[in-house]
Amino acid sequence: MNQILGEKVSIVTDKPQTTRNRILGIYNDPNTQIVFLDTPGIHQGRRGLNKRMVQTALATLNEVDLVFFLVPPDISFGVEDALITDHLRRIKTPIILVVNKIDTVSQDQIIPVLQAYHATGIFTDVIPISALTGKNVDRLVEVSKKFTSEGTPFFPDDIATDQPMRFLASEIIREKAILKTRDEVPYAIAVDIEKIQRKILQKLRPRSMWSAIHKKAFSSGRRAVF
Ligand SMILES: Nc1nc2c(ncn2[C@@H]2O[C@H](COP(=O)(O)OP(=O)(O)OP(=O)(O)O)[C@@H](O)[C@H]2O)c(=O)[nH]1
Ligand SMILES: [Mg+2]
Repeated sequence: MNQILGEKVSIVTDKPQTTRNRILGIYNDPNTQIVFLDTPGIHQGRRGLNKRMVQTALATLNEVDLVFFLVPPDISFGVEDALITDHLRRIKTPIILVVNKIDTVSQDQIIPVLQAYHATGIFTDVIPISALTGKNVDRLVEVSKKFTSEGTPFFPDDIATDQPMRFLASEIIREKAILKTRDEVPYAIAVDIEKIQRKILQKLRPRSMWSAIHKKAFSSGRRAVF
């Protein structure tokens, strides 16, 4: 979703079950608005927070026009996948299988994964992508457009998410804390923001942007006038 929007609205970590809430991302171009919902992953969570996370994901599946089911390219079709496909089979929404991280494997390795999922007969289409490099990600947008209908946009066209700044800030802090911790600690982390000082952000932004533009102009050997 971050790659589609060109903005960080959902946090990314190397540990599973990081996304706890449903995160909304708004894509806009001159003709279309698409609202993406990033949900927690479906897993065998039986109790507490895990159970609620799975419920959030499953509830979303029936509320949307199209579901993208993301899988990695390097696992064979396992027990947990069978459980998930059982859930997916019961919903009426079209589902597209998205095989992510194709930058990490060769084409030969992807084929058996695609075949195993294809054999379930529940996917409308299969799209291999790399969220990291952006390869094929534009195809997700193009496919999504086919499932949109004419109407008034749900959101203004200049925002990437409806999450308040306080939530975005707490998620970014949680991401950094998860990346720095191990074992059970990452899963016990919750962040509560007491105060946000916007003044600091306003001071930093123009400066870092200026230095980025300056560097670019400098390295390409062009003269830049600011
Ligand atoms: N090489 C590679 N790594 C990726 C790609 N997409 C995601 N990753 C990595 O995979 C890990 C998991 O990414 P997340 O976005 O947190 O995955 P998720 O499916 O949202 O996981 P949860 O929200 O924790 O359930 C991170 O370390 C990412 O950097 C990709 O296309 N290629
Ligand atoms: Mg996530």
